[in-house]
Amino acid sequence: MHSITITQFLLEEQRKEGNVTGEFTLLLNDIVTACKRISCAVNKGALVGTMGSLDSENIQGETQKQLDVITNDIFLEANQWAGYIAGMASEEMDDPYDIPEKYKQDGKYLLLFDPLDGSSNVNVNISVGTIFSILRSPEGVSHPKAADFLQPGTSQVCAGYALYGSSTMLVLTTGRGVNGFTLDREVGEFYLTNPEMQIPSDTQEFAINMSNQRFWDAPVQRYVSECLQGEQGVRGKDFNMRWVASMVAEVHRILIRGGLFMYPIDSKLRDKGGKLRLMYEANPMSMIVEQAGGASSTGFERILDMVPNALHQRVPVIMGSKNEVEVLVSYHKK
Ligand code: AHM
Ligand code: MG
Repeated sequence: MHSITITQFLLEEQRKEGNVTGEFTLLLNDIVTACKRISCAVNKGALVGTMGSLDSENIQGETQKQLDVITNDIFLEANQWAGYIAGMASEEMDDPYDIPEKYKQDGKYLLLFDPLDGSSNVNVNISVGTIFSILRSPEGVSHPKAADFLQPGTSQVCAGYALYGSSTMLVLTTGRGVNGFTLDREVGEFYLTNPEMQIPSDTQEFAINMSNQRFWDAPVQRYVSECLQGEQGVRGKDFNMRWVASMVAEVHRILIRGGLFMYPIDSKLRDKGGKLRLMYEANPMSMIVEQAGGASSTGFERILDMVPNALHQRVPVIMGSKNEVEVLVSYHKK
């Protein structure tokens, strides 16, 4: 029987830090509400006619799905009114969202999010998720601009994701480990089901989109070909492979049973800098992975140390079981 609700858990964590205002818990409660609403919207599927694509493109030049826009609005609406957040930025908006004047109360935090990650999966009924990252708003800034969001991943005060899979889960860290909560739909509450999640340091499973193989750089070519050689090759063990094309599902699998997730740089992506976005995909996921004992790198540097240069900056991503990340990083050094 799981009886600790996410609210109780967060309040108890705050008490441990001697912080009893409960403000951060209230802020997270709005994010939790947004995730519950998105879970419902995704779960209704084709019943409500929102599975299609729109004519519009986001800043990345990707065609937006109806649900990309709906879930973005849900996140904005749920998080703008309470006064804790000074500004929001998302994958689906070119520029930061300025909190309407009527709700402005010198919020201390900035919220970045990808409301529906893996949305190309939504009309085939495969898991999708929401990713979010919380930063402190710079002192004295009441209308945060893009530059105010450009803080390294090490500055995040909280990172989390919701996974809309066979069950809906919320996994988060405030820098004191990683905890997972499962939504009880009848009660409408998230309960602590996966306390202190830890990524096994060793793994025999990797995740990469193999269709890009011809574009990869030498280190990734070497790493994957050695995995494929299995027991007879230099690695001396057989590897399994998975690719969901939904980073949240991929990272969640790694938190549960270990693994290596890669969206590396390749010749096709070189000009863009990578596929995944630093501020609302790579950074929050890196914080979660590191807090669970894993590692996260571009191949050349720790992702969390990167000094961002643009809100929608892209980066190569290699994350998961620590020892395996180290193998691939060592190939980049050679
Ligand atoms: P999205 O935010 O537009 O959904 O894109 C991010 C997703 C990740 O979840 C996933 O790892 C990747 O894109 C899949 O890309 P590909 O279709 O190239 O395999
Ligand atoms: Mg995304």
